[in-house]
Amino acid sequence: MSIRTMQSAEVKELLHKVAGFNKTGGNERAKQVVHRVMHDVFQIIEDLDITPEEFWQAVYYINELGQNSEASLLAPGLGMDKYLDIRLDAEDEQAGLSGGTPRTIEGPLYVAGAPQHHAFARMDDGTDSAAEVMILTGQILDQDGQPLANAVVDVWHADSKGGYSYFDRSQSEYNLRRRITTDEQGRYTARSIIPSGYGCPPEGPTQKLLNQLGRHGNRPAHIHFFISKPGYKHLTTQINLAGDEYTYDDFAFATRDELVVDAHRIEDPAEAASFGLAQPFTKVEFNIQLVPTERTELQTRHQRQRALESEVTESQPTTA
Ligand code: MBD
Ligand code: FE
Repeated sequence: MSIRTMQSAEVKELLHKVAGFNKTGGNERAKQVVHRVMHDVFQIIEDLDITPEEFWQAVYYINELGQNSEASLLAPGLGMDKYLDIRLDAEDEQAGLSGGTPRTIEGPLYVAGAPQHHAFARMDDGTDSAAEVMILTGQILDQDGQPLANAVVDVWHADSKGGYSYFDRSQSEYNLRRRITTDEQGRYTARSIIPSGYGCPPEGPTQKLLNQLGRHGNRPAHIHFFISKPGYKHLTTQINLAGDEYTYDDFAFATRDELVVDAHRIEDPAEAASFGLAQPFTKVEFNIQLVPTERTELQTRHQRQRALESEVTESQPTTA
């Protein structure tokens, strides 16, 4: 079957009205985007000869995605967050702002307003007694290797079951989430627990679609970072712990070679004692280089909806 109607005056006029081009009110950018999106959706229906059954399956799939708050989970699963990073990397390159520690995706599980500490923070609430103790430490440096004092290192990671506090209501408030300002040597240190990898809810709509693609929905064990200091480009990144079965097979495409970090088991009681520990632990070291910029808009994280962050976005002009 090959039904071709996209070039007809009727469909062109329909798209024109769908996008509100024949109305004066609204937002020009929204009209431009919706016109293009709906044109391309119609084109896909034509080119792939999408049946009504397939079409309505997709519509109710989107309903389910929203009911489960999984749109922001499917997005990285379909490589969209990674694609935005590829664009930001290219933009940096063009602006002469390349270099430093590479970015990788934020993911959907950040919570704003974590407790702030100077130089050292304990991140776990002590309830996960079976978990391996982790000492996470490193220096924030400029591109000449000079330490950056008073940089803000905002860290968050999953527990030993792969769950994140706030989203996993069984965890205490801000468990495994802290902001640490660096000391005079640019160093931050956290005592926490080794996280496990994340897996998409097995019965949720994201996993349902991944199943149709023959894909899993797992991430390797990883730790998220926002790093900021006035005068430097804000950095959103993560480290992936080496040796995880998913380190190079992340459903969210966030792994980068420079961000794979070895974890070292430390048995030496003297080194344990230097971190106030009476037991062996696992040490994870991650040094981070920031890139200088005078452009203040690049010194903070971009706006998006985040848990406990103001949900008021900048008001959009009603006309372009
Ligand atoms: C995560 O923990 C995560 O970091 C991403 C990107 C997606 C789902 C869960
Ligand atoms: Fe994560």
